[in-house]
Amino acid sequence: MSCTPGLKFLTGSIYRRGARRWRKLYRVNGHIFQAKRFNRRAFCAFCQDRIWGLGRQGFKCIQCKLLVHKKCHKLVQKPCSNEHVDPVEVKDDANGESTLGRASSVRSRAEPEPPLPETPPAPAPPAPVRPEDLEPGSQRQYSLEDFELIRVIGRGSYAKVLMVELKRTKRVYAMKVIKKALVTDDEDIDWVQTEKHVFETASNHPFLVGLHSCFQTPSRLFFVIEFVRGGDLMFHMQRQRRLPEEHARFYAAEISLALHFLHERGVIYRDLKLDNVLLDHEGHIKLTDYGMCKEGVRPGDTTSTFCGTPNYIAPEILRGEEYGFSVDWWALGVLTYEMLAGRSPFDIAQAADNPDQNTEDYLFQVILEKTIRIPRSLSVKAASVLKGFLNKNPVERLGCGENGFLDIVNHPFFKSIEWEMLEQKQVVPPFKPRLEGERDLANFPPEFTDEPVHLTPDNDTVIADIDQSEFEGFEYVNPLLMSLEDCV
Ligand code: ISQ
Repeated sequence: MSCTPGLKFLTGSIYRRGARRWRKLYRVNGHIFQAKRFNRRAFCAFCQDRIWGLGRQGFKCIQCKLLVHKKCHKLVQKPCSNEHVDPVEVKDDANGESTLGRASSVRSRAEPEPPLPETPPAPAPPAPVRPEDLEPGSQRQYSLEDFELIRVIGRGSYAKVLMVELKRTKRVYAMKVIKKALVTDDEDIDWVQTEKHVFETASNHPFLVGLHSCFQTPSRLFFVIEFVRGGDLMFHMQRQRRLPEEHARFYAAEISLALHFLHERGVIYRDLKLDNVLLDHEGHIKLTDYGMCKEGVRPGDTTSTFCGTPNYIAPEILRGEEYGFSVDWWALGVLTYEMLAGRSPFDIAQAADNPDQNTEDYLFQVILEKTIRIPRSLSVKAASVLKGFLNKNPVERLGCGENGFLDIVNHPFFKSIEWEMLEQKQVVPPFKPRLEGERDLANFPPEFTDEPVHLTPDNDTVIADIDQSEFEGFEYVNPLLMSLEDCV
């Protein structure tokens, strides 16, 4: 969870928001097309084929809602049935996601023709989502009534995480609840879409939390996620201070496999931190929270968005450089250091009394310039792996060379790891979370579990301001988990 408050570590806020994006619009035959992601079944009105794939695969007319492939939009002959007359300026910026303002992260998006400078976004009428409005085959199959809300287990700036029971099967799940009113900008909607896409990919890996289903109410989005009972590494580190090398090696190796799996599928995770590493009931890790991921990255591709959690942000991001998968290996270095040393490599705790040294800028300066000191108590191999991951030059960093992931697999620190057995969960974890029963919440912070579990009633005025069309097609049911449920 990205919501556990840190005691010892700097795990401050996550930068998601920033300058607004310029929205590109394309005018053809009276239509005003906008690039859109379609995660429900959508068909091109021109060629009739399915619109599918990652990224903004299709164009939607913001006036008449016609859907077409990006490649077909120029060929559309049917005029727009709802041509708009008064041009309104569309505000936006060229930057993809969140920024701190320091990195000039203009993403070039490969789009087919120059944007129209000023065109009107049609104000979408606020309409409640009704199942009959959805495309055939995408009717939602779960709703809030299907679940009993049991406890709050986490909270962040955007989301609250609950432990819930699916009434029909009595199975327990984690439910991430997001208020639509907080998801207002394009970049926020992208974040929700990204989280959902990556969830779909992640459901195939033992060390990534998988998705059960998604549904919505007029005011909220719900992700039903597999429940991971052992708590997060932040919770355990707060109780154990530092871990034996054997334990840290096991977690670092399982995390490496999870990151490598995502990288192979073109996803940079970008939010590795203790709070996002969950332990299952046996003690295996599972990464959670995919909202910060960057999808569609091919080997050698780079991006430049300034994002992450301050203590884990790689120097190349701080320098405003283009970056790739290297930032995840840096973050693994920070996290492994924390496990082994019981503190951050950029611990500025002693600077807490000096207001000049207690700022994010100071932390960033330390990340960029300070030579990292490895505690003498660590073994030579541990020191070497930390130096490898925490190389400020991404080209020289462990995991980022020509041999990529193989250099990690073959590093002396991981010599005792049997990687294939590990990936099949055949290696017994070094620590088994203490659990009395399936619903024991002893590994979740009481500041969450003591909170009353209820969702505030919907407010009609708030709902009236929500453009429900932004959330069309959010509903999802994981066919794999569904068939498991049938076995109950
Ligand atoms: C699954 N299980 C426990 C906690 C969680 C927190 C966030 C997302 C998924 C989770």
